[in-house]
Amino acid sequence: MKRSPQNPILTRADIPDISLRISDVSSVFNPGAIAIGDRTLLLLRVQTRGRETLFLLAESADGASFSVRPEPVEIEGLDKLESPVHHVYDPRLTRIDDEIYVVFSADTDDGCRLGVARLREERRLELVSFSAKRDSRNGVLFPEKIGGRYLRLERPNSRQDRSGVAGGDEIWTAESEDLVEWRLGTRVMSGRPRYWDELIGSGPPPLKTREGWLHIYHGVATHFAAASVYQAGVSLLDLDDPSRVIARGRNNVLEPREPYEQVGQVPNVVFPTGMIAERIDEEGFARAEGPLRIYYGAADSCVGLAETSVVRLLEECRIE
Ligand code: BMA
Repeated sequence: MKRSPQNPILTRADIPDISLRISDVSSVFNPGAIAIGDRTLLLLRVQTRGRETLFLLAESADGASFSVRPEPVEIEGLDKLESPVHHVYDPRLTRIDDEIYVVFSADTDDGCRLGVARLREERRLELVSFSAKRDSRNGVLFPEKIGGRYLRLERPNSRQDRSGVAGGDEIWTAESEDLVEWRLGTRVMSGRPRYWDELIGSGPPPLKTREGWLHIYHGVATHFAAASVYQAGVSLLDLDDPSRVIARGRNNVLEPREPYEQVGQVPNVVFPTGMIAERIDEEGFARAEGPLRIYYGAADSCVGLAETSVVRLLEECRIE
């Protein structure tokens, strides 16, 4: 992937002061992304100095220069849940038919939970689903029904890292008839101990290509003494049965190298969460030669943009 010369494309300095609570914020990272006509919309994870995280929308005509809207995007219905949600974070955006959905992580007293919300009038979110029983993160919705059902990938939190944070090393499918109730399905991928992707989780929602679902995920190498290293890599999933992995890259395709990726609130992190394919054919497949824009969080502090193409990532999937 090639980093944008404008990187980092968003930093805390781009976040306007909105109120006394949301002013002079600490960081902005891990954004969801969606194209609306020629515009690109990002749903930003913004962290205040109170270490609260919340969502703001940003908009761009060229995909690299964004203006941030000075109002937090509340999730209507979240306050009606039985147990309180302390933070929402890491939103991933998917269009299904004419609706835009976000899958987000929610920090509760019992651990991390996945929520699904619908974006309305490009400014508010309505809660559709909250999976209260399962500790899971990194949920991404497929943009269409598969086998008659809605499908998402998620990463059950089954392990603890050395700081005690729950993480995981397996990506699973979950399916739903109505986008509300989600059942865990099948394991898709596991981490590869000793290599770049020991712990894993999906990045942006999968992209439909003629060869399969192109799936960018993050991998964490935990075998370094000082810190874990978060990188991005690719796999290719079967179009009709995405629990079947057709190919999986041996190398990462993006790793922390620039100072803004290596130094920050959490050092050595690139964390992709948004992907825009610029050329989609009439049947809804991303064109092989078409450019791809990947939006990622850097060091849990700012937002980076990297560019590549479908064909280049497919090639990376197939390196033996
Ligand atoms: C993951 C998530 C991300 C974060 C990353 C690096 O477990 O919590 O939100 O960017 O760790 O700290």
